[in-house]
Amino acid sequence: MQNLRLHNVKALILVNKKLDFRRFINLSRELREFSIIYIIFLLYFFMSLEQYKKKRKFSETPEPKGKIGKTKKPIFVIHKHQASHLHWDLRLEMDGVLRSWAVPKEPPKGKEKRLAIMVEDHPLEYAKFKGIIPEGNYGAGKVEIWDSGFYELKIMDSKKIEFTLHGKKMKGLYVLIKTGYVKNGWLWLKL
Ligand SMILES: [Mn+2]
Repeated sequence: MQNLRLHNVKALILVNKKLDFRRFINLSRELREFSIIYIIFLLYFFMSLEQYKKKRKFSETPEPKGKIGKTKKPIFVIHKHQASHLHWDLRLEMDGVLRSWAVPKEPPKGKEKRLAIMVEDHPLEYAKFKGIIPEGNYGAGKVEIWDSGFYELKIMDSKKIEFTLHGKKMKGLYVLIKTGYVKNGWLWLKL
């Protein structure tokens, strides 16, 4: 009898230990999931300009090294970039950086559709950049500010960005629509 009771107590302790262990495992799983999400968030935050930095030698190019920031009203800039091929770069402030698209033809003023290739995020300071990127560097050539101002985001999802530009040349409602035909391809048109 005594023995049996002792046995039961031991079994009970064992069950309790198992339960505790299970609770510990579950807790650590939650912690693990939380940590992973947190690390991804941090990486995303710090990596958003990594591509930009990786492509440039800041000892040679006059372009800003830049960091993530924020302005009172979201800004936009359109650079005219005389690189190996003349193109325009549309840049919209989003998430503390300038989300950027390279546009091979002059930005749409009427009903024309423009192909816009999404390229790497640029730092906010880039909105003020103009100058010459020296030969042998990424995007070598003359960069001018073609238009700039602030903008209002109207609609945004993974396939569509609708926004109003308040620039000197570009005014009114525009849309970028993701297209499946070209990698990172979007169509940019005026509404
Ligand atoms: Mn460019």
